Amino acid sequence: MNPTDTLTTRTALDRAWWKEAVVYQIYPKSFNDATGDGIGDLRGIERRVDYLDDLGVDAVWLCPVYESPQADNGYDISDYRSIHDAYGDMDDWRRLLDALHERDIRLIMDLVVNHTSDEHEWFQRSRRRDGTFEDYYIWRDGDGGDPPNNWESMFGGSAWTYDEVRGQWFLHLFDEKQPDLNWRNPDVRNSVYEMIEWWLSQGIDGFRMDVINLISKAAGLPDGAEGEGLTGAEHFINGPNVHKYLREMHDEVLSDESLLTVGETPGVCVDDARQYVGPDGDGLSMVFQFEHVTFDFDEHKWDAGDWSLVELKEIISEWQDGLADDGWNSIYLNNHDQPRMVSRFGDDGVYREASAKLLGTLTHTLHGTPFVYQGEELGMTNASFASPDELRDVEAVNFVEEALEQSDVESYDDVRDAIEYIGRDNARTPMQWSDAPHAGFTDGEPWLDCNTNYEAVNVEHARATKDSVWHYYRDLIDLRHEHDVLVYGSFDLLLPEDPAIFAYTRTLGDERGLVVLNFEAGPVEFTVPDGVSLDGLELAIANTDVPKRPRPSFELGPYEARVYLTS
Ligand code: TEU
Repeated sequence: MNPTDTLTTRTALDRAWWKEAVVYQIYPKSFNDATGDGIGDLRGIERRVDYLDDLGVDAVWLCPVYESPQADNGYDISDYRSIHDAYGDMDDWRRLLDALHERDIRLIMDLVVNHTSDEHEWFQRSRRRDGTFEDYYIWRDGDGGDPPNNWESMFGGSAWTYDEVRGQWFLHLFDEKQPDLNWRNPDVRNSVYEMIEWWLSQGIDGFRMDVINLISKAAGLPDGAEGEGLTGAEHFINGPNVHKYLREMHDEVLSDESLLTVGETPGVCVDDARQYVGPDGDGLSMVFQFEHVTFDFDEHKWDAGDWSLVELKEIISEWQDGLADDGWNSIYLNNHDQPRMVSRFGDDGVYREASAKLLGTLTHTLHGTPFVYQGEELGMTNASFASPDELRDVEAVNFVEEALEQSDVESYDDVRDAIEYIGRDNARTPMQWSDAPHAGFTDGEPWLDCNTNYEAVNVEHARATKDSVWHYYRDLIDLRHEHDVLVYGSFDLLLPEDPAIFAYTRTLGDERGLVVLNFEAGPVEFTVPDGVSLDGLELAIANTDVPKRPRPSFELGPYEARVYLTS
């Protein structure tokens, strides 16, 4: 492409660095421990910046590192402007930022403003009705001895807790140590905006915005309909003022278009998402939607299990089409709240490596920004939790406790499968760096045990092995950087009803791509559908040895993935 062409395309394509980027998510508690206390830290991350650079990622999303009593691993913030002791201090943070920026890796911080910790000064003052802080949170009188309404917390039980100091109940959509901020109060909003500005002035490149579509609650906090799902959700998911607040936030502090802003938005559909994303929405770069990671739930997440590829394809292509023109997608199959993708959507046994590569091929060749969760590039798998004492996640611990109170659950063994399938600790076991004790994550005792497979699945081994998942990810990331069609090309699903094959084309002017993925543990036959031209297509990447040129029909081995591109 000559420079003029690039320029023309640039304007036409509405380019942005964050559309072309691959983002790597770091869960600091589990990434790398430099101090030997068993907890990951900022210095530990800094030591691995070259690792990230070698992998080729463009940005890091750092989960919360702020001061926090850690009731929910840092999603309960007690001071937005300082660093949690076990992670280091602001000097360590600045060194990390510099180390990343020196390698052209951007840094996205986690913005948790639906709630704070109950140990935050704002809450401490609010519960004492101290001046302007009195209405910083959502306080109500109860109904006799009962909570003000029937809303349920995402982590189980009522969403209300009675506070003896104030003599009123406060709302917490998550743990009782995470009281919800009162966004109706303009002082709250201004305090949040000041904090955002302060972080931007430190030189960061954007925010991942925790449960940002929950910040507005229905006026009068009416009872929720009881039945399926979380009671009350219809009164706080995409609440009445959410767009007003986000627009205001955008105009006040987030209007710089070079920022990456990704809103975490549980419960949104494509139409809702359009209102959050892009210039005609609230100006967010993209959202994390949940449809493709909740479609296997029954009444709640702990019933998750069966899923079908046809349905997964339907959901993914609906999002691909829905945000194709006036929005942008985030692409992820796992994160710190979801089980490991290879255990959920692939095969973590014999086909672990093949299926990890297959899923990586999917996330790096869809239309949207891929998010790689730490360890995904090794094909890390779900863990085993033989006893509830091994669990650390507040959600899992509460679930086990509540389940054991029910008559049909006799022991932990009755719920163990659910924990090991969908529990959040699966994703939070320490990053596996080597076959040294505790996977080289710490010299001390890790806060959460390592997955026992670390002797075989680790960075050192993966980097030394030519055909490892790690090297394949590196190639995928390079491929995406080299081919505009993989970033900006339109997406067309092929064979929507095929139960085993996920296939699609990408098209950008004369540039074309064909992606064919076999989600079965056995061989399947693929026939190129009518209307899809194979002219000029050549193999760009595959997870097994295959000929350079595609035939009109070919057999795919178990979990085989192929990407063909015009050269
Ligand atoms: O998660 C919010 C959220 O809705 C889910 O991902 C949630 O963890 C899951 O549905 C529970 O089953 C965000 C954070 O990513 C999560 O780690 C926090 O615990 C939560 O918000 C509260 O801040």
